[in-house]
Amino acid sequence: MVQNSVEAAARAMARARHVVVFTGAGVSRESGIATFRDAEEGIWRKYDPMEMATLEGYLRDPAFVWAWYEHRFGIVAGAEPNPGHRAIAELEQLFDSVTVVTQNIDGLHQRAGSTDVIELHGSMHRFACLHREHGGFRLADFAGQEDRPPRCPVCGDLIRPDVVWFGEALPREELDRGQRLSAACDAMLVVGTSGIVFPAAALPLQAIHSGATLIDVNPEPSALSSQATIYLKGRGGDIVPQLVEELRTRREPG
Ligand code: BJW
Repeated sequence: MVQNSVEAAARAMARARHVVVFTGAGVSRESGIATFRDAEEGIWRKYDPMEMATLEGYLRDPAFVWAWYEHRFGIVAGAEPNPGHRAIAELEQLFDSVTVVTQNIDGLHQRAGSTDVIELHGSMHRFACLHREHGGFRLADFAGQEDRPPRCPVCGDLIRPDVVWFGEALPREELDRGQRLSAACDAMLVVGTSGIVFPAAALPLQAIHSGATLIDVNPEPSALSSQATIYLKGRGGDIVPQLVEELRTRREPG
């Protein structure tokens, strides 16, 4: 593990053609969105994941969990992509293919301009009924309803955010495509994840196993840092723009 050389990271990535960017909550931290496990401000310091992020917890107290999600929808609605998201989007100008595989549900990569984003844990901008028989709803679809949580307009069941809670399967197509691309990429840039939630965290391991260069950006060493080709200690919004700048000096567009 080589630490903290953006130049070395750019050198290691410079020959890549197919790049996967694997992100977690830390990439959105500088947009004002809390991570889950950070020591002081992590969401799971305040809330029990078994109450807030499982189907059983939702069924125990739907109104409480829904109110928590509404609070988070408000935070994300008022947030903007940060320089880390924007620099990740700029990578598309430099490599043949760039796919962002994110565990985040906030939609900030798309808002920053990334055009190929795989959402492994769903999206907070989409809603489904409890058993996902009916889906693709937007929050605005429930504007006329007083029920909290709202009810499915088709079957009357509880509405839930279309996100992946603990014990639930990840969306099949997204996971399959994420796995395929991770196994086939030349370089993977990991930004802002603790790398402990599976099966998502298996993707960087797959990339390493397949011989890809792995660059990990995180202010604190994560479960992945010691296995990375290069660990860049620092915030995504500081380091990723530097890395993209350094890559620009080494690569022709396209
Ligand atoms: C910065 C920064 C800055 C700070 N710049 N960086 C034991 C062993 C292995 C697995 C299991 C086990 N027991 C249970 C499991 C399975 C479980 C799991 O992995 N648990 C582990 C916690 C142990 N996994 C599941 O349950 C998954 N499903 C599953 O396994 O299904 C099996 C199945 C198959 C078939 C049928 C049925 C079932 C589902 C996992 C779902 C995770 N869901 C959540 C909530 C999403 C919805 C919501 O947000 O409301 O996803 S939990 C939460 O964790 C969220 C995240 O996407 C995910 C990952 O967290 P992430 O993004 O890494 O955030 P943090 O906070 O952990 O890390 C942030 C990092 O950023 C830190 O490192 C900071 O240092 C860094 N950082 N500032 C850059 N400025």
